[in-house]
Amino acid sequence: MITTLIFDVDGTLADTERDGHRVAFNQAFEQNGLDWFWSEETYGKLLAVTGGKERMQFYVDTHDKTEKNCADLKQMIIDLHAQKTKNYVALLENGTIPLRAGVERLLNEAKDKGLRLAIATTTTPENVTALLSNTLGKDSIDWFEVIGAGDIVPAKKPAPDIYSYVMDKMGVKAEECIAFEDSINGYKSSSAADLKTVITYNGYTQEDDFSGAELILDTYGDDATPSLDMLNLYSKPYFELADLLSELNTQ
Ligand code: XBP
Ligand code: MG
Repeated sequence: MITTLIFDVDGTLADTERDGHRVAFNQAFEQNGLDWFWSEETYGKLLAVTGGKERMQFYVDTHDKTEKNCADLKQMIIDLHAQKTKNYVALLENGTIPLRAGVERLLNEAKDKGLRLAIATTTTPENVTALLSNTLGKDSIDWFEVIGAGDIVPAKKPAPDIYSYVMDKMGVKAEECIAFEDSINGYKSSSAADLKTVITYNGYTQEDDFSGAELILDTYGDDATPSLDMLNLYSKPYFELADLLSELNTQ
């Protein structure tokens, strides 16, 4: 019996990477007098590394020989990341990043059905609350029983730890849950935690290998933005939880 839905944030609830995180990183680099610039293409490659601090460390290791010798690189990355988080939250407060099509409808359907909701993400906790409050309103933070985020687990996705952390906190077993993800690192994490996973891919993740996922969609879809994959697979314009639940709960 499915009782719990666990959502990833970046790329799943909203397309935050290209026009949100990437922009906020570039602003932080400029604010700190660094000549680093992450183009859309470069950022696509850097997304292989999850976590903003880890991503910057990887960039230094692979691209910037001068900063590699910086006396306190670890502290520099922590400071850059704090600035980046401020920049990112400001972008959300300006309403720059909307939710993906169908997300609000899906969350409401889940609440109406009495399902338990949670979040399992790599990003910083304040980024999650800022996204929720600026798109769905402040109260929406309380829709989620557990928000597992950022450094709360040392091993970020693709490790299963953040999903295991959330399930432990909620006292639920993997077979009671569905994960919602958008990327290969997210899918590796949820499947390593034995979770059934629904994928909504995006521009950065459409070539990722999601074989074995419960459902792989371009978008959950809504009236204004139908899901082409739902139309192809089920001749329906959008994904509804009811269909998946009746399939999974009768297995
Ligand atoms: C999201 C990430 C995060 C964000 C940046 O992955 O990889 O690192 O890009 O967030 P997922 P921070 O959607 O799989 O959780 O800078 O706050 O780390
Ligand atoms: Mg994601």
